[in-house]
Amino acid sequence: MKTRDLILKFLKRNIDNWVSGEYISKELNVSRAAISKHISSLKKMGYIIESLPRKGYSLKESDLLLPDEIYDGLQTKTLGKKVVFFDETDSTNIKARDLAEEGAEEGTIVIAESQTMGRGRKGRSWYTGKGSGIFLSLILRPPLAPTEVAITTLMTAIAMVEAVKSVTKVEPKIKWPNDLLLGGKKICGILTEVSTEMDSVNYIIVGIGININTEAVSFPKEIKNIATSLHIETGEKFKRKLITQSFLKSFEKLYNILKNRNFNHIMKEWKKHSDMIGKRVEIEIFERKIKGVVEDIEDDGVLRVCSDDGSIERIISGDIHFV
Ligand code: BT5
Repeated sequence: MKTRDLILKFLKRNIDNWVSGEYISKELNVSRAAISKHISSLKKMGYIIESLPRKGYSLKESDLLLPDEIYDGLQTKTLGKKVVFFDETDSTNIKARDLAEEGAEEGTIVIAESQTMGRGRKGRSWYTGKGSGIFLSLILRPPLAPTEVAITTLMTAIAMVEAVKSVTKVEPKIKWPNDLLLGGKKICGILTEVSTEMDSVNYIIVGIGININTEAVSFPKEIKNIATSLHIETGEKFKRKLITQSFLKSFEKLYNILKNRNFNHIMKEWKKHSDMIGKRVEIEIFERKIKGVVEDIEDDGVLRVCSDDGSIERIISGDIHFV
């Protein structure tokens, strides 16, 4: 372990308490000047460390999504074992795609505290409240056919519902295909992008953004009536690190089921977390609008809608509004 990491470990063991520089120096056998240098670099990384002349150093509780924070306590075999972190980037999906093109391993994740070009579907933008949510992208290389990719979005939604439920006890509902809602408002969105050959998938980038500790006033006015956060809905603040780790754990479990092609299991889980079946909806698919009632979700993730003119529509992707 590097000296900086040892110092951090030491401070973490004494979180919120004072540890003298002399004590650290003796225990780790490093000079006081070296400690001071490492403390500065930890502060630059975002750790909040107070220092006082006769008391030493005191690390305050923080909620950083730095790679070492994610690795610490992560219960997965491969997913998230390599984290690429940006304090600010254009879009984690763009960065993940670049890494995938360069051959990054499956399970690599890209996390950012803020994005200057956070993206939704069809070129829409995604508001990234700096430090207040989780904004990450996963690189996957599944043995799926291009026609089977849609289910990864649904699976990602289940994994995030499970993670939120296990950490916060509230349970968002899934709105097909890529939203999680709390109190009817959007808390999370998923953007799945794929690189394919004729009959195989090179890689999938699954991007997910979730508003955790976002304050109502910080949402831009265009979305303040439709967006919400875990904090707004519960009045509490949550550790983003715990939700990230829990999400990766659930994701890995479901992804193994997906790789075994047990789509039926995934869809059963999905239906447990969605209350869309039987609802009246309006769906926009490019220029077309369909009104009708959701009949079912098929095993490949396709939405089956009985439209008002009596025809059955099988919808692969679109924007849904409840009516
Ligand atoms: C999505 O698109 O919901 C996909 C969002 C994916 C974001 C993640 S963040 C990490 C990764 N890197 C990226 O660049 N993207 C992914 P869509 O269904 O098209 O919804 C977009 C719409 O959601 C916008 O037009 C707004 O109306 C709304 N919106 C934008 N930011 C939001 C936010 N923070 N919370 C709730 N709604 C939001």
